[in-house]
Amino acid sequence: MKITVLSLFPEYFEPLLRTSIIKRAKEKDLFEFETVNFREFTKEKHGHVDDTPYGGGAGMVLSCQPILDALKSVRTPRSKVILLTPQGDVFQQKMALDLSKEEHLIFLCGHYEGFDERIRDYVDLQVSIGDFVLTGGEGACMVICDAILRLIPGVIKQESSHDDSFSNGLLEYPQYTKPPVYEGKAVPEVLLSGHHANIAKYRHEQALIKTAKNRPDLLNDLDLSEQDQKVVDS
Ligand code: 6GU
Repeated sequence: MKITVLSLFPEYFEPLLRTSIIKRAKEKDLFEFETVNFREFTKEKHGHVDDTPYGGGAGMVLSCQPILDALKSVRTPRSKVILLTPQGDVFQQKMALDLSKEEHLIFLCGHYEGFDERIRDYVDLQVSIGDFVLTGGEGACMVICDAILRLIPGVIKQESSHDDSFSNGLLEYPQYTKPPVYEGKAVPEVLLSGHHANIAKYRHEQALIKTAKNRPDLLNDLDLSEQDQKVVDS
């Protein structure tokens, strides 16, 4: 997997690559990461990458030329090109899983302003991370890269992502570690029992209960068994 980010602020991504799990994965060469500053591609004599909007109005609009020339310089027939925009499809775990299997992802990040609408004709996908507005696509891109990279084999233990929230359509079951009692709050007895079938059943039920309580909307997309439906209704 190779990730190329087109951004006016490549330094935004340094902390992601310098820290923790993603840093170790990078050191193990489990992925390649590069940033391209599309300002370097502008033909505008003062180095500008944006201009005033036709029709008037506040703010500036990112021009086609610098972004699309930068894109041309990195794109191959096997690249998947993603534009970060609050107007895009909302990013979800399923999309993270699909994108983690791609050979080359190219992300286009705008800052402060909108893109010339014609830029959208050159991308495969427009993605948003939710219904709020950021100053630029970089923050969203970092979130998306983190979610994708942890799904690449070898980045984290396979089992760790198997039970992720959302991976089976439910939120993750509750987890506990030592001590068995903290300020009078005891770990559920079944988890100390060593009985694997009972533990699996308990966890599945707890995932259902937590999802029904915190995110009932997620249950609409699931085909629950009669048994599961009883747990949710209880
Ligand atoms: Cl992808 N970009 C910006 N600028 N704001 C956002 C977003 C993306 N997703 C949610 N808000």
